[in-house]
Amino acid sequence: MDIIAPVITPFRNGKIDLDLYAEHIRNITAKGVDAVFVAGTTGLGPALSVEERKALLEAAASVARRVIFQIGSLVLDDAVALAKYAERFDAVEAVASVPPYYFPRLSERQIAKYFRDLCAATSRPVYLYNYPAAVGRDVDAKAAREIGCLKGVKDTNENIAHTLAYKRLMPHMKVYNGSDSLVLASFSVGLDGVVASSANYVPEALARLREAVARGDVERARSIQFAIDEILEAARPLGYSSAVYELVEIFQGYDAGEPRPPIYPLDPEEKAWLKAAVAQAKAKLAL
Ligand code: ELE
Repeated sequence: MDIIAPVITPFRNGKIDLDLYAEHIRNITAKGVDAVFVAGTTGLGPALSVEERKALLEAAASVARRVIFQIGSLVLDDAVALAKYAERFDAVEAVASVPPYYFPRLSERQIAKYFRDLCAATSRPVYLYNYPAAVGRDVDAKAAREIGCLKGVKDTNENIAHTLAYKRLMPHMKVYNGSDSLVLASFSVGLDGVVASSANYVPEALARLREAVARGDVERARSIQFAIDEILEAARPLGYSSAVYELVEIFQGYDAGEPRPPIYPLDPEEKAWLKAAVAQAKAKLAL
């Protein structure tokens, strides 16, 4: 069961700090992260240019052994170009894509065609990144099976049964859940792993949670999950996409750069509040 980190994209003065990005990946992979998810939601993928996403991939592939590259775009040509670019790197085990978003009037046939076009463009496995809350549409297990060429799915969904259905209908598919609150559940029901934003700031806790599940210590696993839940509860009202950068600093002890507006960084009062709000969880995790 894999721990996959959807890696933050660190900005400094409006530009991506690629050295910091690589250093951050080096740190979290040393602490139990098995693979990295590049340009996902936590990585602000939809807010990055094609060139920026290529640069991130290059940096990630230089330090991580296993990379999944999120290529989703509202411009098919861009997604195809990213899929083709990914073929240069041995570390890329799959490309993943959100379904075309924003436009609610696309048909199921059109969504399926988008994924089939991606499959045709690359020899690498293509994964679905299903995130109905963000995308506005749900490509569920039945729809994914209909597409026919998908080799994996990351389902960001708080309904574990929804995620399990992919495994039921397509047993050979890699199936990951993307909700930080379902790490314990995902490991317990034997999914292929999790894509958890918390892997950016508490990778060692996720590794311990996985160990606890493996040895049947449900109580220990649950206490780690609950500490993560406390962190999420504190961070979400501040704007979680921004708070993640601060959580890296609080838990890992280094400056992780800033997000890109309109995903504005937290202001100093919010940072101080967050630090105090997660102090108990930090103590519980003994980090
Ligand atoms: C999750 C997001 C969303 C992780 C990615 C991920 O960032 O690409 O539960 O909606 O806050 O999809 O972190 O998480 P929620 O895979």
